[in-house]
Amino acid sequence: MVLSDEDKTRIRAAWAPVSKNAEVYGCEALYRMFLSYPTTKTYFPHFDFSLGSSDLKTHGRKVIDALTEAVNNLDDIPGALSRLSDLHAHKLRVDPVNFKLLSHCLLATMAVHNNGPLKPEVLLSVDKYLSDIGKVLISRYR
Ligand code: HEG
Repeated sequence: MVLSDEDKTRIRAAWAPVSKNAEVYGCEALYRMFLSYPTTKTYFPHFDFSLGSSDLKTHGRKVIDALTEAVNNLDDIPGALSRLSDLHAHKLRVDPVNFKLLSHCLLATMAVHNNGPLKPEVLLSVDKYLSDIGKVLISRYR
């Protein structure tokens, strides 16, 4: 999906509070994903899934930091996530359907911390961005 200049401006603005509170957003988004879509837990057999566990905090921060790196490189998301694309395709072998689930939980987390739904145009741009992320992370599967 092509991100317009307007999309990029909205994504950067919406992402500022997320990147500053990476652990909080990441931990909560993962908690929501594991609770709402329990099959996602099969990829993390070694994790403590309780809210606020060190596993969720540490992994949540890693996921958000990677997304921040991509936000800082909106003109070359595939390049920014190249190593992670290899990792998810060849080593972790995460079923592609799961990326939409995490994206959805991250959008819900952003809305909660925004004290209400994101503005429609912001939601649209961030959704486009997360959809691109999913495509990049599954791009090495074949
Ligand atoms: Mg993935 C590891 C990012 C979706 C399953 N994921 C990681 C790591 C990052 C990351 C940065 C750490 C890599 C490292 O250690 O070098 N993941 C990431 C992003 C997204 C995503 C940005 C999408 C927004 N991951 C994702 C989904 C699943 C998954 C949907 C499965 C439901 N990731 C997964 C697993 C690991 C990582 C099993 C290894 C975790 C561990 O054992 O510590």
